[in-house]
Amino acid sequence: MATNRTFTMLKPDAVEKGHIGAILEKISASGFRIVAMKLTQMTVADAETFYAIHKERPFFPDLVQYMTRGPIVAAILEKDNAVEDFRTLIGATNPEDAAEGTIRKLYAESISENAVHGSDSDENAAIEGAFHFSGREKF
Ligand code: IDP
Ligand code: MG
Repeated sequence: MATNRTFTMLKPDAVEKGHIGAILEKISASGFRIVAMKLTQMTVADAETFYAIHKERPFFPDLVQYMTRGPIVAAILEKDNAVEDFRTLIGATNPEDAAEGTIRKLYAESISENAVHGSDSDENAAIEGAFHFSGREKF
């Protein structure tokens, strides 16, 4: 079932570099409404669960270390066609391949430290949003 919501994380590298404000400004200017948002830090168990689909990949240990090393901003965003439009706004996984003006082109360092997460399907958007937020935290 199609929904109009997606889930994002501003990853530890983006937070460390002080890019929270600039990235949120870009998200708002692109027409997304913030449904839920918080500064939080994932535990190793959280990251292993969140990224379980990648657990056989060679970069998995580094991914878990990266995603747990400092705070993130987790958010649920609402817009028509949210999942696809947000993936377009963030750009390709590897910032070298990301289109001009995308969040990853502007703020990401590398394929591993790429500043921002965006859900890849409506189903995963719902799972990922529920992983980070209770019903009372969604507006
Ligand atoms: P996505 O974030 O664009 O959906 P995925 O393939 O789902 O990309 O990978 C999840 C995260 O794992 C990426 O955002 C990145 O942080 C990391 N990652 C993906 N591929 C690689 C790689 O080849 N080397 C190192 N890290 C990677
Ligand atoms: Mg993905």
